[in-house]
Amino acid sequence: MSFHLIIGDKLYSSWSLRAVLAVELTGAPYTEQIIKLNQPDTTARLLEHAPTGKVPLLKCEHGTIADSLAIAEYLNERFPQAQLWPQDIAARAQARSACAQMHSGFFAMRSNMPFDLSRDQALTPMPADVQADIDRMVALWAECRAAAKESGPYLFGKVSLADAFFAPIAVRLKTYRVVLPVEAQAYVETIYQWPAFQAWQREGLKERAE
Ligand SMILES: N[C@@H](CCC(=O)N[C@@H](CS)C(=O)NCC(=O)O)C(=O)O
Repeated sequence: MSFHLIIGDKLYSSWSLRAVLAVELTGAPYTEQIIKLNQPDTTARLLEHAPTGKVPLLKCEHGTIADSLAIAEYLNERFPQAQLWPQDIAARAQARSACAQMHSGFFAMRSNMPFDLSRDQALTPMPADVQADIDRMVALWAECRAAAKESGPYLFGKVSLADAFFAPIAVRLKTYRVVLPVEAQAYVETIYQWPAFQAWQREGLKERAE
């Protein structure tokens, strides 16, 4: 078994963060290769690996897998013992639904609050559609947490792929200094305490100095 991840800059690539956290959850060893985004040769370099021209990509014995959600589902199949999704079928359905909503929505937040690990500044003025996305996110997290409060601080109690998917949102909410209800703020802090996230953060902040 050999896993090789192709990702963007740790400072800026939110979709890559999801894939790295997903692989980290499996405990499997992997190598990684960073392709810097927004450079004159970025597209050409990405196209050398896959026709999507996007990161993350997971290279393994089953080929080159594009897209963070596909990578997550592939890893879930490969590592059933790692229990990457919640074990309860209702919670698992809810977790998959939340990740799919993240994957295909929250466009106002994503486009107006670009991911930048090193940012520490509020968005002013806050556009109404971005605030609506934030409110919806807080409500979605509360729905997920409702069934999980007793079993751990992550979205579904025990850490899961859902946390890999929402870690970049925790970063946006923190780095744009969004004032949150207590429970949502506690979840943001849980992500910031997650050792796999902390490793990404350390390396991302180093890129800034390079
Ligand atoms: N839905 C895709 C989104 C991938 C994506 O948009 N990645 C961005 C970086 S975070 C990218 O590769 N951009 C390259 C470019 O625009 O040149 C996924 O989940 O993997």
